[in-house]
Amino acid sequence: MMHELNLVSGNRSISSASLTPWLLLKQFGLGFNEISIDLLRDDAIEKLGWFSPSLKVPVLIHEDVKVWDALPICEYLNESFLEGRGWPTHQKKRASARSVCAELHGDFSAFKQQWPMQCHLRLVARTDAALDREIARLDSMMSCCRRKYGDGGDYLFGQFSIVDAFMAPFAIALDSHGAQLTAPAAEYCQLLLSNPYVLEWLYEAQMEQKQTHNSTVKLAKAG
Ligand SMILES: N[C@@H](CCC(=O)N[C@@H](CS)C(=O)NCC(=O)O)C(=O)O
Repeated sequence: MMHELNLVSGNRSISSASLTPWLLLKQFGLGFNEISIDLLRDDAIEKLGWFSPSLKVPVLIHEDVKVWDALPICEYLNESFLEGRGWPTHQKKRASARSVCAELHGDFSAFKQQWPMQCHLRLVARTDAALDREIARLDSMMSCCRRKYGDGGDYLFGQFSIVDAFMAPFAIALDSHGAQLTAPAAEYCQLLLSNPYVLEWLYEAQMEQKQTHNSTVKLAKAG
């Protein structure tokens, strides 16, 4: 039987959009069933078609409700299960947290294109002017939010909130590309990277890569 909450997600190593609601669910201890789709397989589109109106992951299925796209999924979880605890309590902080989230979600196209989250890779960092601007913007967002709104905890707005779930894939990508950040931004990224659930995600990404590697070797030997 299916659990009450079902998250349709993509590969651990590449699906940054899946990490966000997954991390929110984990951090707030919400039980869920996960339906993983291997986006790198030829039949991915067919499987996506079974679950996802947008043919993308993540998708949240809760009883007869289907929500797709990381941001509305987080909002739905916040409304339905967290009684608003997904966002900072203070209205001013909440407004800024939502603005940062919207920016992370809809913007940073150079970053997402040139430095996508690839959990298993250590990459030589190459940048161009557009990417440099976006890295600097991320750095200043992190430093500024920590300085202005970070009281009451070590996350971006103090206590863990939806915006940290959106920052996690950026922190992984910044780290794997060896970005040079200012001290407050680097400290915040390190906090995200040492979050137990982010570590769990990264571990599973590593296992996923080993499996892919082993299947490729087996196929090569069989061939
Ligand atoms: N804005 C969407 C982005 C979703 C998205 O791009 N998902 C990727 C994986 S991270 C996907 O499903 N790709 C499948 C494909 O393009 O075939 C969200 O935040 O949920």
